[in-house]
Amino acid sequence: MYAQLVKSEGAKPREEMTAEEIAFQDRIDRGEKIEPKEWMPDGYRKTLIRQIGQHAHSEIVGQLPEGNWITRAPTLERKAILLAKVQDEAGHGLYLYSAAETLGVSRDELLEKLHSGNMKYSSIFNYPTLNWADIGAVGWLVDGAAIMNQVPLQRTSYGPYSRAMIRICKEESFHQRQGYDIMMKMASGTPEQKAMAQDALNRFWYPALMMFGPSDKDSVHSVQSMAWKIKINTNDELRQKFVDQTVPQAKYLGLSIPDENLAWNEEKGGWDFSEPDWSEFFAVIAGNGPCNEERLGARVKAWEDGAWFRDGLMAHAEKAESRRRASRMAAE
Ligand code: BYC
Repeated sequence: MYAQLVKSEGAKPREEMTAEEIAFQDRIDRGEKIEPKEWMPDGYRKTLIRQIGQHAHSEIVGQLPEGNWITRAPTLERKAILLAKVQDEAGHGLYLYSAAETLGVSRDELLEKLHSGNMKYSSIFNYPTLNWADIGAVGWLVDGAAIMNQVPLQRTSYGPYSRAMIRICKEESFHQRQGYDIMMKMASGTPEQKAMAQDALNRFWYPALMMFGPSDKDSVHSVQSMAWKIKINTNDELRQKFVDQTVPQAKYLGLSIPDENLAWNEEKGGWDFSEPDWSEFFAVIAGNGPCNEERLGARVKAWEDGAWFRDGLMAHAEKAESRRRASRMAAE
């Protein structure tokens, strides 16, 4: 059932591919984009539905931990900025659901799978945002990790996903900056504010590293997804780039990364760092993180609370259609 029980079998070897699959792989290798109505292997379609669907769910669920602080933002300006950011995340979810729909799955099906626990969303959103410094840490680290993952996805092989990512990445860089700006203010404030910023970094550091997925040796989908250029980099490559980018940012803030093993490695030109606790990661994605129940409960409640509105829309559409039918018949 869960990924840790199933090791990757790698990409399908060329000699086992059908003629159609070979032609498809050649298009991918030439860097061509695949468009919705074109032929694609079943596995390619399923992988995209899984990844884009999970990504869309993450954007929507991701509104919850930050939305939680809109009413308590410390100034009117911070409130307006946070409100705009959380609205952007809703927009990202909508582009991504639309991209997934081009693969032949409906939004209702994707939501049903999320609500019944049969589809995932990013592990990071199962951690609580306890105070205002956490909002800074989320913007800086969570959106920072998201950008690291999503910039290469602009070159992903599926056209609608790639185009959605281009627009999303423009907005994500604003999100990351707003988070870093909060951290700068907190880290240069009173000793208590600086301690809050350090505490937020301590709690979000390892969950942010987990966002890139399990280590490459435990990643079930990476090899095939990379052969299809759905993924452009491995999980570990992106995690390393994120650490290398973030360590100097923490230094600039005067904060310490909570990792005793953090050390510059001249040979690799990057930082050595401790792996996250992978047993915690697998527990969180299996539904047992600190906020899984609360997050999913909020989404299910929003869906149920909106039933009257969806029913109203359907009734309106049916009435309009029957009026059109009646006037067509009268005209004949
Ligand atoms: N959380 O074979 P692997 C955002 C699952 S939104 C939960 O390496 P893959 C933001 C994985 O699904 C951020 N599950 O998988 C929003 C698989 O299980 P299944 C979302 C995870 O797909 C609002 C299993 O572990 N970004 O940033 O090749 C406000 C084995 O993994 C996670 C995206 O979705 C995780 N962290 O690689 C602020 C980006 N990691 O499906 C910010 C697009 C792994 O077999 N997605 N799993 O049951 C991707 O790039 C890839 O799907 C991943 C995982 C790198 C995440």
